[in-house]
Amino acid sequence: MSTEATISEILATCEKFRIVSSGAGKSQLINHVFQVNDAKVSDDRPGDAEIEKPITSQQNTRFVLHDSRGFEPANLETFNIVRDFIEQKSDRNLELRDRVHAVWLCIQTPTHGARVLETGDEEVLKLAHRCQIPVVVVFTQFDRLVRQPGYKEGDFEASVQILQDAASKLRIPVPRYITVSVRKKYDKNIPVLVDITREVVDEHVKGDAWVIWSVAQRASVPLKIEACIAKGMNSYWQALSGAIPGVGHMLLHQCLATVHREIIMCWNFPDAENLLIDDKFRHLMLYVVQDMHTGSGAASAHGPEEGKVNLEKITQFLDLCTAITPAIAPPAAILGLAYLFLKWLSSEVLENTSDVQRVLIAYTVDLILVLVELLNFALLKTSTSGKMTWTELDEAFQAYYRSPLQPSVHKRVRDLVGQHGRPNLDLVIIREKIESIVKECRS
Ligand SMILES: Nc1nc2c(ncn2[C@@H]2O[C@H](COP(=O)(O)OP(=O)(O)OP(=O)(O)O)[C@@H](O)[C@H]2O)c(=O)[nH]1
Ligand SMILES: [Mg+2]
Repeated sequence: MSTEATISEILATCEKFRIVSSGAGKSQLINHVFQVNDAKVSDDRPGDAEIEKPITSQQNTRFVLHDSRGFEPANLETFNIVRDFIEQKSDRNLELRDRVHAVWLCIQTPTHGARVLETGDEEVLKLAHRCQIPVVVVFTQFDRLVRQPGYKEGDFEASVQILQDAASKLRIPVPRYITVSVRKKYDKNIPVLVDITREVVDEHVKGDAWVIWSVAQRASVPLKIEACIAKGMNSYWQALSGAIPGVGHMLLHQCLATVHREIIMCWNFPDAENLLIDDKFRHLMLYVVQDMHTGSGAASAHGPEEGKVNLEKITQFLDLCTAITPAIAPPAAILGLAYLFLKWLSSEVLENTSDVQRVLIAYTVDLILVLVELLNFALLKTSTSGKMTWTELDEAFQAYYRSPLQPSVHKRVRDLVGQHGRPNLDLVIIREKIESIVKECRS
């Protein structure tokens, strides 16, 4: 079994995704992809050239931007500064955290026919190729072309041709490119840009850099889900493989708490981070998965007819979970909850049994789907302003918990990890299956 890094281990080696952007329409694009509006120079040391100044945001601390503003293609001196910066920061001997992870070469979409690439654009492409750093050509403000009277599909083809010609002149492969707009109704390609960026990062930077990208970006939910599934359960696999010293003593509820933190970290939701890692929310999630434990005798704990989850009961459940000792009399009757599940959670040493795996997988999928709901709520909410509160989180939770989706997720997990025999330990297969469960449930 492999012992791949967890999300927190990856982010400990490299906290932020470092991106260089040049050209027109950068700031708006960055705001959109990272969902910020406060990005600014964070470390203004006198004498630093524009590109050397790190631009960061309090609203999303997982990226750092280097804006090559002021870089005039015709001005050799300013170009040299940009070139030196990129060359220096793409040295493979540098730690991952110090390197440039991607370049977005933004070109304003021509609205009247195509225009040849500027010398500066060509230089950036050559440089990225020479330094082997991921580059995406981003044709910005695409809506301005599309909204023109008489616009036809195919009007953009000439610009693609020009890019291809430039690549062949420079003797480099045609770079990946995409048209984007930040305007409402025209912004459907933003998640595509995120996916393309992920692909070029995977190709050139290799390793886990794509995970840092997945965490930093806030425009592609599928990419977040992919990272959660690929990495979020790694603490569990590590524990099982004996990679963590003393792990024989790790209890199931500790492992679930770790998986929970990993996924929340990947979601990168600083507004709600405290709420999301709070015990109250974690225990709600435990409540949902109790029917995955065959020994507890808990049938599915709910049905739509039962209505809202009783929060008071959950709070009691929470206290029990942390305080439980086998000596306590079974309180199951009071709560209508499975005492045996609590006891099992708190005393089960992490082992490779079907019950453990089923609970872990269900927990992972349930949590991801609640977070997807929360994101929908957050998007509605941010337009009316205000911070995320427990009310939204509870609403998101209830929306998932009361949907027909939830029991069907559990059914699929039960089909995946049967009652008997040793569970599958083939990571690739398990991940693929979890991914397909989430995908089917979202469509
Ligand atoms: N129609 C349209 N306008 C856009 C779009 N993106 C940016 N703009 C406009 O284009 C102008 C420049 O956008 P910015 O994102 O600030 O460009 P920038 O590259 O950061 O500019 P500098 O910081 O001055 O180098 C602004 O007036 C934006 O409102 C878009 O997708 N569609
Ligand atoms: Mg700008």
